[in-house]
Amino acid sequence: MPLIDLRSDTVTKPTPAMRRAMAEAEVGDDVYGEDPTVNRLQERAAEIFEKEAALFVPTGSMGNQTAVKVHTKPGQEVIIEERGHIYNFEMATMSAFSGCIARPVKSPDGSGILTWDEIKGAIHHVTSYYVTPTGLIALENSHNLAGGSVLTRERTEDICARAHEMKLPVHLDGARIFNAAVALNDSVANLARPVDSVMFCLSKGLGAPVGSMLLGTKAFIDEARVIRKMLGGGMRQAGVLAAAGLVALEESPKGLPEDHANAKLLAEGLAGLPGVKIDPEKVVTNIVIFDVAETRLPVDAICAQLRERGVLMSGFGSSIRAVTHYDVTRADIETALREVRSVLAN
Ligand code: TLP
Repeated sequence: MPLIDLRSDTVTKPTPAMRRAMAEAEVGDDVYGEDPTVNRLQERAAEIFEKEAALFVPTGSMGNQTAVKVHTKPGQEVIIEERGHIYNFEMATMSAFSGCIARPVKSPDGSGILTWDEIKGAIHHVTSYYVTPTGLIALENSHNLAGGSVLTRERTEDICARAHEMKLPVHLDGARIFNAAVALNDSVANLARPVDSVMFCLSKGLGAPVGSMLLGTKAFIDEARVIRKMLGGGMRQAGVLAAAGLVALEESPKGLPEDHANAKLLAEGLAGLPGVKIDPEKVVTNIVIFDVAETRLPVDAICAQLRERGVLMSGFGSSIRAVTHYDVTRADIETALREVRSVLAN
C-alpha cells in the first residue's frame, strides 16, 4: 500500500527533471567559489529576491543560525514569536553558537503574526548598560507552527521601518516564503524587500532534495560565507545539489496553488468531524494543524492508527499537523480524510 505522507513537505522525492539536472550538473569546488552551478543558483536566487547576494546552505537551520550569528553579538536577545522555528526547533543554537537568548513574544490573536506594538513592548532600549540589549528581530513567513499563516508585505514593511529607526536588524525565516507569496498574491521580492536578511528553503514546498538559500547585502553574505564554513557547511562539488535547487526554483512555485487547494480541502473535511477543532478559513497555505483534544483520544494513538492505514501525519501537543506537497494528490487527500474519519469513529 503506498503511503500518503503528510508529515511535512520535506518528504518529497526529486522529480525526474531534478534527477537529470543533478546527473548532468557542471561542478567545481565551492569552497574556492568555483562551482558554476552553485554560483548560478546563488545569482538566480538573488535576482528573484532582488537582493544583492545569496548563499547556498545545506539546511534552513544553518541559514537561520548563520544570520543570527552575523546580526548579533553574544549577550543579546532575539525577539521572536513564541512558536517560531528559530526558537523552538533549532536546538537552542542561538545560545550555543551566537551566545544570544530568545525573547519570545505571544501573538495575542493566536495567528503567529506579530504587530509592531507587540514587538516594541519586548525591545530593550539600551537606556542603561545593565539591561539585556535586543540584537535582532526574527520573523517567519509563512509561520509553520501557527498553521502556515502569512505576514503581508505591509506588515513586514511597518515592522522593518520602525526596527530600522531603532537600528535593529530584521531577519526573515522564509522557509516557505513562496507559499506565502502565492497566498498573498504578491512576489517573494516584495515580501522580503524590507528585511535585512531572508532564508528560504528549496527542500520544502519547492521539492528539492537538499538545500536552502540565505540572502542579503553583499557585505552580509561575505560574512555569512565565513560562518557557514565555521559550521561545517562549506560543501565541495555542491553543484549536484544546486542543480536540483535551480529546477525547484524555476519549476515548483507554479504547483503551489494546487498544494494550497489540497490543504483547504483537507481542512474543510476535518472541520466537519466530531471533536476536531480547525478553522478552514485560516488555512491559506499548505499547512493544516487541527486540535483533537475533544476527541479524548491521545494524539500518538491517532497518528499510529493512521499510519497502519497508510496515512502519515505528525503530532504536536494536542494537535496534529498535515502538510501538502507535490507528491500528494487531491485523491490522496480524500483518502486521508476518509481514514481520519474512520479512526476517530472507532
Ligand atoms: N521545519 C520542519 C521541522 O523542523 C518542524 C518541518 O517539517 O516543517 N524554518 C521553518 C519555518 C521550518 O519549518 C523549518 C523546517 C526550518 C526553518 C529548518 O529547515 P531545515 O529542516 O532545512 O533545517
